[in-house]
Amino acid sequence: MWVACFMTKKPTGIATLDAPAVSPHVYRQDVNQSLEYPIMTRLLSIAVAFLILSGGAMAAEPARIGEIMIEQAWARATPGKAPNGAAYFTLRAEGETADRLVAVASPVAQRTELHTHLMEDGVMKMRAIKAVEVTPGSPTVFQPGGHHVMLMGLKAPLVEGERFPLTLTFERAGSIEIQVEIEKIGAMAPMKGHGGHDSHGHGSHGQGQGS
Ligand SMILES: [Cu+2]
Repeated sequence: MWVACFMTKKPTGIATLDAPAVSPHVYRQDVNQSLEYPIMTRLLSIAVAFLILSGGAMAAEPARIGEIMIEQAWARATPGKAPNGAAYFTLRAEGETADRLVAVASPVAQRTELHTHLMEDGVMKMRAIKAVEVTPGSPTVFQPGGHHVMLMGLKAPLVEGERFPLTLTFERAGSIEIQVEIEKIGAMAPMKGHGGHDSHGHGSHGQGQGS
């Protein structure tokens, strides 16, 4: 979308630059060479910068460490002074052997923990866990109401549209730093990169508590 907008804007920009003030023919060449051309180049480089920025922000690309794929890393934006946030992703063991996610770390929080939700006495509660299994053949999905990475003591609110680094350490595969895409407050699934999954009505499971 960004691309389309920009591309359609650019020619009009040039056209308007082109149109005025070239009445003295003497200056025409000068205008063409020393003014118009640099501006065009600048527009182009701005276009490229936008492409890079928007391309980067469109979706968290899948990452791989050894035989482990990490997909759809996302988090919810946090309101104002919310102390904690949570991050989610999907892990796949693509080889023959299972692995375990044993540690998580991020510079955006004072403490980063692996958590899950458990039903205790009819109440859904969060618990810290030491590791999460990743088994070949069945993806391990971190999601609201289930496994999540708890970001405790956020140093700044998580802002929709931004991203932050998260380091995952697997027992066998080792460590990798991934980028987590921040979705809107209360989102139940990652929105970008796979066709707007935000709008299929999972919004009322009563788990809207930031994890
Ligand atoms: Cu938690």
